[in-house]
Amino acid sequence: TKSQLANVRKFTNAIYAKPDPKMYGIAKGRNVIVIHLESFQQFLIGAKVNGQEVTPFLNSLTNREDTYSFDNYFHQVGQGKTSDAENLLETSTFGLPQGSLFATLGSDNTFQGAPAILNQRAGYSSAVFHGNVASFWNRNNVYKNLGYQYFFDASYFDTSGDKATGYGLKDKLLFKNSIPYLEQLQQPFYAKFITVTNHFPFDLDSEDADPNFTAPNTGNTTVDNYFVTAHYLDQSLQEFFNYLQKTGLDQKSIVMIYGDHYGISNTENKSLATVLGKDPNNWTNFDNMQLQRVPLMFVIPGTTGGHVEHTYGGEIDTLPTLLHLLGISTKRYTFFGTDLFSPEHRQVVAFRDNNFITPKFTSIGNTIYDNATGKEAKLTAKQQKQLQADDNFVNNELKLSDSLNQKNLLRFYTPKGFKAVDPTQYNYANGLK
Ligand code: GP9
Ligand code: MN
Repeated sequence: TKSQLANVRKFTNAIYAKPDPKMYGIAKGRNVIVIHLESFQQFLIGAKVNGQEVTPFLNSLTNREDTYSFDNYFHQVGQGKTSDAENLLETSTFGLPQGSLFATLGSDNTFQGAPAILNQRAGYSSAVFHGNVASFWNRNNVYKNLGYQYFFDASYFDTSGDKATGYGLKDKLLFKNSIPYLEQLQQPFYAKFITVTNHFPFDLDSEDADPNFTAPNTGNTTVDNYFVTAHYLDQSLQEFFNYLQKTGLDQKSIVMIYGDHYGISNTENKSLATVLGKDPNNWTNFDNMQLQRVPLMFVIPGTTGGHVEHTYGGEIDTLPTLLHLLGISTKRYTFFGTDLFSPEHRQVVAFRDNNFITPKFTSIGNTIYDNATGKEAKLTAKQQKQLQADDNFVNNELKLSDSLNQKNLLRFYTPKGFKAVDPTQYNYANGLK
């Protein structure tokens, strides 16, 4: 009902964080290229195996003066995994406590998400490139409701023989074979590439393996192979960036790169410990939680203010951050995240199971860990009070986001300059091309 919507709006209005004027609009009018790094965790950045960098290209990006990256950015997905990450990034609302929002509500819900906002506010065209079948995670329906004009799924590519692995077209081929379509898009465009090769069980054909890269030897095949497919993903990105640079498209674009969620699950994290220089025998839930960091980078060629930000945030914060870089104001939208560059951004990161993390503390169930020691924290009365407030904040945002999505409340809300998306305008029928 409208009063439920009013409750939600009251919350999202109250958390709104106004942009840092130094960052606002620094990528105004540029094409947006979003690169979804499948199962890619932050610990890979800078990691070395047998003295070799696992992701030399991504590492080099983080050192560039035109890259703004985050090293305390967390995934916030639930059971909807990739689709939850997409929902968080496209709409700045959370996925559901159970199941996938895309799969269960995505066909019918009213969205006010990135493709529609960018189209209506700044004339962007929009497209998704993904080498799996369109119906996976119900994308064929959800993307229309989000306002995506084009969806280049597996049916647009040759995925025969050894060109695909379990979840579709191999990443190097996805980037390479998307170019003819990308070049037809009207600029400015908002284009998202969803990679798949670095997905469990992390299989890579020997022909795609870099003979100069050796996997670690942890005794856990899943963990060992993870580094190999991550290395391949890094190379595929480098090839795509080479293309962008060669054509000069990079100068007209902002590239946003993020990891969607963990690839190594908590049950296997102990096998990672040795590679990370940690003691597997002292592995705790605190350590599991720290591994939920994923990368977030904005590459804005031609700018020089790039650096690594240590601000704590999560996937929910991505859309307001991006829109502000593009010089598009966001106060009117119903976003549960806030601009990561804003000094007003609240550094409390909610996980889908109501655990949370702040710069100083990690809250898991009823235990509060001190981030500095990894041990249970001894809290002052003041800290206790603050953590209670943070806990309430987390419970509230999840509850209100669920109310918004489960009751489809956005159908009652018309922000200034927003026309409801008409999904029947789009025709990329169900992978049946
Ligand atoms: C499939 C891909 C994987 O199309 O996006 O989804 P996930 O299994 O990571 O949720
Ligand atoms: Mn995924």
